[in-house]
Amino acid sequence: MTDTRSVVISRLLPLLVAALFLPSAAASAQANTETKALYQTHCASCHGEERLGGIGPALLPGNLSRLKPAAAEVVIRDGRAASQMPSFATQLEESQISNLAEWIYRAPDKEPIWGRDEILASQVVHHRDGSLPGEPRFDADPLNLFIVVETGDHHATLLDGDTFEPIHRFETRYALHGGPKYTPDGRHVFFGSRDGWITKYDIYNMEVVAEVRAGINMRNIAVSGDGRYVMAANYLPHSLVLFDAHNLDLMKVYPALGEDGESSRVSAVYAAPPRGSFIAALKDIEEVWEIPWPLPTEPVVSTGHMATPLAPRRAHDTANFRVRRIPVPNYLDDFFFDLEYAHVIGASRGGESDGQGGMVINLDSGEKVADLPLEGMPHLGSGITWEHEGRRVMATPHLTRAAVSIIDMTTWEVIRTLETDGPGFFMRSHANSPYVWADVFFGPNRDRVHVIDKASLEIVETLIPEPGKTAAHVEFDRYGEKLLLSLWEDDGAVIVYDAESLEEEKRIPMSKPSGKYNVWNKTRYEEGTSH
Ligand code: DHE
Repeated sequence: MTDTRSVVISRLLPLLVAALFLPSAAASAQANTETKALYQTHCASCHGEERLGGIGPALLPGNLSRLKPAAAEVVIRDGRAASQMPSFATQLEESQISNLAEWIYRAPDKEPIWGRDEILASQVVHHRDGSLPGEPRFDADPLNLFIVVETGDHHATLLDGDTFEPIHRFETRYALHGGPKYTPDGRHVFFGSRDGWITKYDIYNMEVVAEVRAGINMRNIAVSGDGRYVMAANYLPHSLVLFDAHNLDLMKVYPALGEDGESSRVSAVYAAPPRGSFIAALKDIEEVWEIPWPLPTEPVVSTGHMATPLAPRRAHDTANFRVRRIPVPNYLDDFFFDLEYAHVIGASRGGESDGQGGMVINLDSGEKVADLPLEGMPHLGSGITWEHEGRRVMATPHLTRAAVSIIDMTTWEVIRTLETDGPGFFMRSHANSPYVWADVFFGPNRDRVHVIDKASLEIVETLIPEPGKTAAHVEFDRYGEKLLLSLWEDDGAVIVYDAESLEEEKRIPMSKPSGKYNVWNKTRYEEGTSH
């Protein structure tokens, strides 16, 4: 009897379950089909049939990390000001809008492809290199200009660094991330977007001259010390991509593969001019890669600063553009270099160390020379350095700890931990300034900025430029006399301060200004700024 009952139950149960759930499964499959059809009708012409982007940004989970799903609904319903994104409020019902907003955060059915063919097909050259006049079309010191990236409405402003008057404002690709990189003469600047677009902009002529899409989800770009090559680091696909900087012609795709064929996202890539090479760290393989660019064939005339191509020293006889693998004891998510680019100072954000420490690797020997006891996810990419009592020190904020750590770069010991009003993101100084500026990007005190005395290593001032509004990211002018601080809000501003008196001098309204980049400081690899 028991057996008969259990046989009946075991036969009937699946039917019962199917009867209960199939209609809703069928309904959700139908809703999916409808949402996909809606996407093809209303979105695909700008965002691409496969959501890889077009005139509009890619709509894939990895590219939307900066936009919350609720905010995506608002954009679909109301459109996006100062962009080509229209409002769909009259064409779509509320439920359709929320289905679309939910669907774009789903992983695609098949892994998108972005290889040589796609990169080559994406390249647009508006003005071939050398075809535009070689003199600035404005009256300002071309070496004291700032580019201000405004992420609120995806624009950038060219700012005179003496008068602090905007010279020109122009539209950028969606969601620029990381510092734009200048050519050594300061005439051209390269922007990188999270969507993988590299835009070459001629500052003198205030024109976009060339564009190419290096990947689907890009981390950042680096420009070689001689300004001739651009390297892009991607999360998706797993690759580094090398371009000739003149017209952004594709030169080489490096799949990010370990010796055993395992593939990895690339954490970031930087140019190391004293070595004549690009340095990249892999996120899923314990390796740092060094890729040298060709050394100058003519004798180099040094004018005493780093913007002119110094004759780089080559510790390793690696062929041009060939990868030199440097095995490291942990994954490097976030990293920084000493001024000579002899060491990489890096930290892993996941795994066993879980953002609780850092390490120093000698780039010539490949040996780890020190562990850094840095709890609370140091944001080493924002590190800066200065001379303190005859020794070079570096400072880093922490992403999950209300502190700034100051490290002696000879002994690699943490010599001071300053308690701050919250975790921070960016730090800045200038060789001519006695102060370091550190923001408090996270938490209730994000409207505060600390000013640290480089001699006493103490916080000497805490400014609140606008109560309740995020204040973050500083950049000095070329002389270290004035600085710009962002009010990081949609209706934000950049605030001009006197670097000595710390008095506010001017506010220039801007749309969520994020980074600001001074031509002189960037091309001279100034010690107090990012490189
Ligand atoms: Fe950034 C630079 C990584 C989140 C704004 N950020 C960089 C760089 C890296 C990096 C590797 C250096 C690139 C360069 O300049 O060549 N950023 C990361 C992350 O891993 C992190 C934490 C997570 C992620 O989403 O990727 C992250 N970054 C952010 C933000 O949320 C910020 C605040 C807003 C945004 O626009 O995404 C942000 N990152 C910036 C800015 C720079 C930057 C403004 C350039 C700083 C500079 O002064 O050079």
